[in-house]
Parts: sequence; C-alpha cells; structure tokens
Amino acid sequence: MSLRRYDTVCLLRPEEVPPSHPSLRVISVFNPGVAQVGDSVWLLVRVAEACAETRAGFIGLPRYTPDTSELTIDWLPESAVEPIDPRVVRIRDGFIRLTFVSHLRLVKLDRTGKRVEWVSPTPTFLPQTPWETYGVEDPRITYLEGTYYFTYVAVSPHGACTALASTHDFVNFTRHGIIFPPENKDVLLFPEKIGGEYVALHRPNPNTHFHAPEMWLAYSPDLIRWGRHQPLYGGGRNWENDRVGGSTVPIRVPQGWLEIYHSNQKTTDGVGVGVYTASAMLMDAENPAKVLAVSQKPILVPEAEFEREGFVPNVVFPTGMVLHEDRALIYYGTADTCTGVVELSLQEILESL
Ligand code: MAN
Repeated sequence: MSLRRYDTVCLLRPEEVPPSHPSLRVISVFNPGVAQVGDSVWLLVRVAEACAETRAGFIGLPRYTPDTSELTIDWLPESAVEPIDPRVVRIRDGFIRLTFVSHLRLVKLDRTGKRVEWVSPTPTFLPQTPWETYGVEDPRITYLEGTYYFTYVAVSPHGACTALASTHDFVNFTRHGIIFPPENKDVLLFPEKIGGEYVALHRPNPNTHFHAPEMWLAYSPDLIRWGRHQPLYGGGRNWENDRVGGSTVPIRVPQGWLEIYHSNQKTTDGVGVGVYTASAMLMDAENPAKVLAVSQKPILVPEAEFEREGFVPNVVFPTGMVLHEDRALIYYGTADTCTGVVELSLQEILESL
C-alpha cells in the first residue's frame, strides 16, 4: 500500500501543448522541473515530439543540428530498424536511436499549484549543442543563492549525460556545460552548501552489471568541478530490483534532508520497461552521505488511469516537490505521457521512513 493521497491532478496532457514544428507531433509532456517563483509554481516540462508525417515502409527519426537548432528527420527503411521499446529502435549498425526529440517548455500554475494558468506556445529551452541533438530531458530546478539552476539530461550520439544551466527569469538561459559525462542522469543539486561545498545526487549507469544502477553523491567548490564521488544508496528491495535514482531536489526538514527517489521493478521475464514507483529517503543534515532512513514501502505507485496507461505504462516519476505547510505537492511524469501533481501529507511521508 502506498500513502494516502489527498489529491491527484493530471495537470497537462500532450494534446494541450502545441508542437514546436510542423513536422512534429507532441507525444508526451512530462517529467517537469519545478520552481517556486514568488507565490506561484512554475514548471519546465519536457515535451517529447515524434515525427508527424508517416511514409509507408519508413520510420522517421528526428534530431537537431547543433548551433542552429534546426530539425532534421532521418527517414530509414523499416527493414533497417528493430523496435526495442516505444522509446528506442536499434539500427542495423547495432546502435540505437530515440523515436522522438525533447525540448523544455515553461508552464505557470496558479497559487494552488494544482491548476495550469499558462503554457508557453513555443519552446523555452531547445537543444543547441552537439551533446543535445537528440534532446534535452528531465530538468531538476534548484534555487541556489538567488539563481535558478537546473540540471538536465543532454542526449546525443555521444550518450546520455547531465548538463547544467541557469536562469533568473526563465527567458534568458546560461549553459554551464556537461557536469556528469555519459551515462549519468537524475542529478539533483542540494539547495544550499553543506560544510562549505555544493552537493549533488547523481546516478551513473554502469555497463558492468555487478549491481543495479544506484544513487551516488558528489561534492563541488563551484557547481562545475565535481569530485569525492561515493555510492549513497543501492536499493535492493524487490520493487527496486532494476534501479534507483534521485527524483526531487532534497528539502531540509527538521530531521535532515528529505529526498523522494524513484525505483524501477522489472518483471521476472525482463520484458517491457517494468513499474516505476517513488519512495522517500532521509539524509543526515550535516553529512548527507549518511542515509538515516528509507521508506518501508513505496509512497507512490501507479494507480490512476493516466499513471497506468500511456507511452510507457505504469510509471510515476517525480521530478519536483513543494511544501505547503504539512502538505507536500509532488510533481511527476505519468506513464511517460502526462504531468501530474499529487498531494501527500509531509507527516505521513516522514512516518513512512
Ligand atoms: C530512456 C528513457 C527515456 C529517455 C532516454 C534517453 O530510454 O529515460 O525517457 O528519453 O532514455 O535519455
């Protein structure tokens, strides 16, 4: 049993967001970065788009050109492509391609944090560099020393890595480059320095499978140079058998740092993407390398129809959390298709540990 939900809202569906280009159609609006801006909550949602046109016997795979952000569709004969799952195909040369490209779009919510007020009609943050040609994905926003920083997954033939950008107004952005090389995702910056250093959670995806991918910790003097890497939490329970990764930017509560992380459970036959759930973790306030507790059971599991059905079924994937007194509003991607918000009790999250 997961935690009691005080509210569940599907905030945004693909059909509510206009495509960025006449050759593309929106398949998903999900995995939003979350920022508290004054009294409101702003989201940078990931918009994934596939080729709008169909050509008999061919598959169209989109990508961007560096510098110009121009879109190209590569038309490959279907016979040269082997589908792996809805997100990826294998090309005859043995390498894979995504079936879509992703950019980020600004969405403003009203004061309740549970209703959409405005969706940017055009992309807010488009792929631009050689390491973003297949997309920019899954931003996590941390308000740090007066600036909104966000990490995002940069995807290209070079791999899936994590880059850093910052903004003051969500109109003008500064790119700070790659901070964790491929393959590394789920990078979250703590909202303040600890012991004089910046701290990040990250999740390397090793190819030598001694263990399922784990959450790691790293430290930096300047947000760019990261070191003293160390494994933090490896999961190990049955609902965590395929991987664990950080989900929301840690929030300081009296007991320490509260993190919501995600877990993936693969089915025993290994077929399909499996089930994504979310759990809570508490880290020591002065030394986040010390995990004080994790939830006894997942606090959020796919239940609602929009969490169970979609591009990738059975996924709840939190990417941001805002506290309103005792209530935690958790923003999350659902079934790799929509953006939702769920309201839980902070007290009950802490009691789950
Ligand atoms: C996985 C998933 C997708 C993502 C790709 C590339 O397949 O996380 O959502 O688009 O990796 O990062």
